[in-house]
Amino acid sequence: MNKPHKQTIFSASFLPDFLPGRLAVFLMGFFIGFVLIFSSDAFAESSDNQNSSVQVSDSYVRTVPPGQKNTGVFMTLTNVTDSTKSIVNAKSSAAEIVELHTHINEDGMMRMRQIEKIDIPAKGMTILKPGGLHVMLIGLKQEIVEGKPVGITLEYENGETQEIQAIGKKLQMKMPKMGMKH
Ligand SMILES: [Cu+2]
Repeated sequence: MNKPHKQTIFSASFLPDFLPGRLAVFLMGFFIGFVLIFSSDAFAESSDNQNSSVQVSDSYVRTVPPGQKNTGVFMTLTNVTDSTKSIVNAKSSAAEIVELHTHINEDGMMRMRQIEKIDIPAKGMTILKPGGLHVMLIGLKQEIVEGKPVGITLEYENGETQEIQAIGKKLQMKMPKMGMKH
Protein backbone atom coordinates (compact mmCIF):
# COMPACT_ATOMS: atom_id res chain seq x y z
CA MET A 1 0.00 0.00 0.00
CA ASN A 2 2.70 2.42 0.99
CA LYS A 3 5.26 1.55 -1.68
CA PRO A 4 3.43 2.38 -4.90
CA HIS A 5 2.29 5.62 -3.34
CA LYS A 6 5.86 6.61 -2.47
CA GLN A 7 7.01 5.86 -6.00
CA THR A 8 4.73 8.50 -7.44
CA ILE A 9 6.36 10.97 -5.08
CA PHE A 10 9.78 9.89 -6.43
CA SER A 11 9.06 10.93 -9.96
CA ALA A 12 7.17 14.07 -9.08
CA SER A 13 9.59 15.58 -6.60
CA PHE A 14 13.01 17.11 -7.24
CA LEU A 15 14.10 16.93 -3.65
CA PRO A 16 17.44 15.02 -3.55
CA ASP A 17 16.12 12.64 -0.91
CA PHE A 18 13.54 11.34 -3.31
CA LEU A 19 15.73 11.15 -6.41
CA PRO A 20 16.68 7.76 -7.81
CA GLY A 21 20.24 6.91 -6.73
CA ARG A 22 22.06 7.51 -9.99
CA LEU A 23 20.51 10.85 -10.68
CA ALA A 24 21.21 11.93 -7.11
CA VAL A 25 24.87 10.93 -7.47
CA PHE A 26 25.10 12.73 -10.79
CA LEU A 27 23.59 15.89 -9.38
CA MET A 28 25.82 15.70 -6.33
CA GLY A 29 28.87 15.39 -8.58
CA PHE A 30 27.68 18.36 -10.54
CA PHE A 31 27.16 20.32 -7.36
CA ILE A 32 30.60 19.45 -5.96
CA GLY A 33 32.17 20.42 -9.28
CA PHE A 34 30.37 23.72 -9.17
CA VAL A 35 31.51 24.37 -5.61
CA LEU A 36 35.12 23.58 -6.56
CA ILE A 37 35.03 25.95 -9.52
CA PHE A 38 33.41 28.62 -7.40
CA SER A 39 35.81 28.26 -4.50
CA SER A 40 38.91 28.24 -6.72
CA ASP A 41 37.64 31.51 -8.17
CA ALA A 42 37.20 32.89 -4.70
CA PHE A 43 40.71 31.73 -3.83
CA ALA A 44 42.19 33.46 -6.85
CA GLU A 45 40.59 36.69 -5.72
CA SER A 46 41.87 36.59 -2.19
CA SER A 47 45.31 35.50 -3.29
CA ASP A 48 47.58 36.26 -6.22
CA ASN A 49 46.23 36.62 -9.69
CA GLN A 50 47.82 34.13 -12.07
CA ASN A 51 48.00 35.67 -15.49
CA SER A 52 48.93 33.47 -18.39
CA SER A 53 52.57 34.62 -18.57
CA VAL A 54 53.84 35.20 -15.06
CA GLN A 55 52.75 33.45 -11.91
CA VAL A 56 53.05 35.33 -8.66
CA SER A 57 53.36 33.40 -5.42
CA ASP A 58 54.27 34.05 -1.78
CA SER A 59 53.64 37.78 -2.01
CA TYR A 60 53.88 39.71 1.23
CA VAL A 61 54.28 43.22 2.61
CA ARG A 62 56.54 43.93 5.54
CA THR A 63 54.63 45.36 8.50
CA VAL A 64 56.18 48.52 9.96
CA PRO A 65 56.02 50.21 13.36
CA PRO A 66 53.47 53.01 13.72
CA GLY A 67 54.75 56.22 12.16
CA GLN A 68 56.99 54.51 9.64
CA LYS A 69 55.71 55.47 6.22
CA ASN A 70 57.64 53.20 3.87
CA THR A 71 57.78 49.48 3.40
CA GLY A 72 58.63 46.77 0.89
CA VAL A 73 56.59 44.21 -1.02
CA PHE A 74 58.17 40.85 -1.84
CA MET A 75 57.13 37.90 -4.00
CA THR A 76 58.20 35.08 -6.25
CA LEU A 77 57.64 35.64 -9.98
CA THR A 78 57.65 32.67 -12.33
CA ASN A 79 57.70 33.26 -16.07
CA VAL A 80 56.13 30.34 -17.92
CA THR A 81 56.72 31.78 -21.40
CA ASP A 82 59.65 31.57 -23.84
CA SER A 83 60.44 35.27 -23.64
CA THR A 84 61.66 37.61 -20.94
CA LYS A 85 58.89 39.46 -19.11
CA SER A 86 59.53 42.78 -17.41
CA ILE A 87 57.63 44.62 -14.72
CA VAL A 88 58.00 48.32 -15.51
CA ASN A 89 55.69 49.84 -12.92
CA ALA A 90 53.59 49.05 -9.87
CA LYS A 91 50.66 50.78 -8.24
CA SER A 92 48.79 50.54 -4.97
CA SER A 93 46.07 52.51 -3.28
CA ALA A 94 47.91 51.79 -0.02
CA ALA A 95 50.74 54.27 -0.72
CA GLU A 96 51.36 57.70 -2.22
CA ILE A 97 54.21 56.45 -4.38
CA VAL A 98 55.11 52.97 -5.54
CA GLU A 99 58.56 52.28 -6.99
CA LEU A 100 60.58 49.31 -8.17
CA HIS A 101 63.73 49.00 -6.06
CA THR A 102 66.85 46.96 -5.63
CA HIS A 103 69.59 47.00 -3.01
CA ILE A 104 73.15 47.85 -3.87
CA ASN A 105 76.25 47.53 -1.75
CA GLU A 106 77.82 50.97 -1.51
CA ASP A 107 81.06 50.99 0.47
CA GLY A 108 79.81 48.13 2.59
CA MET A 109 76.42 49.76 3.17
CA MET A 110 73.31 48.26 1.67
CA ARG A 111 71.31 51.00 0.02
CA MET A 112 68.10 50.95 -1.93
CA ARG A 113 68.01 52.28 -5.43
CA GLN A 114 65.10 52.78 -7.78
CA ILE A 115 65.26 50.72 -10.96
CA GLU A 116 63.37 50.98 -14.25
CA LYS A 117 62.25 47.40 -14.47
CA ILE A 118 62.35 43.96 -12.96
CA ASP A 119 63.07 41.22 -15.48
CA ILE A 120 61.77 37.69 -15.18
CA PRO A 121 63.80 35.47 -17.52
CA ALA A 122 62.12 33.14 -20.01
CA LYS A 123 61.07 29.92 -18.25
CA GLY A 124 62.70 31.37 -15.17
CA MET A 125 62.10 32.86 -11.80
CA THR A 126 62.81 36.18 -10.10
CA ILE A 127 62.49 36.43 -6.34
CA LEU A 128 61.79 39.76 -4.68
CA LYS A 129 63.14 39.45 -1.16
CA PRO A 130 64.43 41.55 1.73
CA GLY A 131 67.90 42.85 0.89
CA GLY A 132 67.26 42.46 -2.84
CA LEU A 133 64.65 43.41 -5.38
CA HIS A 134 61.36 44.74 -4.03
CA VAL A 135 58.35 46.88 -4.74
CA MET A 136 58.66 49.95 -2.51
CA LEU A 137 55.60 51.53 -0.94
CA ILE A 138 56.41 55.15 -0.07
CA GLY A 139 54.06 57.28 2.00
CA LEU A 140 51.75 54.60 3.36
CA LYS A 141 48.12 55.67 3.40
CA GLN A 142 47.01 52.72 5.50
CA GLU A 143 48.40 50.54 8.22
CA ILE A 144 49.93 47.26 7.06
CA VAL A 145 48.32 44.66 9.29
CA GLU A 146 49.81 41.23 9.79
CA GLY A 147 47.76 38.66 7.89
CA LYS A 148 45.76 41.27 5.99
CA PRO A 149 46.07 41.68 2.21
CA VAL A 150 47.28 44.79 0.42
CA GLY A 151 46.31 45.18 -3.22
CA ILE A 152 49.17 45.82 -5.65
CA THR A 153 48.94 46.18 -9.42
CA LEU A 154 51.96 45.12 -11.44
CA GLU A 155 52.40 46.58 -14.90
CA TYR A 156 54.35 44.74 -17.57
CA GLU A 157 56.33 46.08 -20.48
CA ASN A 158 53.73 44.76 -22.93
CA GLY A 159 50.99 46.75 -21.19
CA GLU A 160 49.52 43.82 -19.29
CA THR A 161 48.59 44.39 -15.69
CA GLN A 162 48.33 41.92 -12.85
CA GLU A 163 46.48 42.36 -9.58
CA ILE A 164 48.01 40.73 -6.56
CA GLN A 165 47.12 40.64 -2.88
CA ALA A 166 50.25 40.80 -0.76
CA ILE A 167 49.76 39.69 2.83
CA GLY A 168 51.06 41.72 5.76
CA LYS A 169 53.99 39.91 7.38
CA LYS A 170 56.27 40.74 10.28
CA LEU A 171 59.97 40.56 9.36
CA GLN A 172 63.26 41.40 10.94
CA MET A 173 63.97 45.10 10.63
CA LYS A 174 67.36 44.68 8.98
CA MET A 175 69.01 41.99 6.99
CA PRO A 176 71.85 40.43 8.97
CA LYS A 177 75.15 41.74 7.61
CA MET A 178 77.07 38.59 8.49
CA GLY A 179 78.34 36.55 5.60
CA MET A 180 78.29 39.38 3.07
CA LYS A 181 81.15 39.12 0.64
CA HIS A 182 82.95 41.92 -1.15
CU1 LIG B 1 63.11 50.26 -1.38
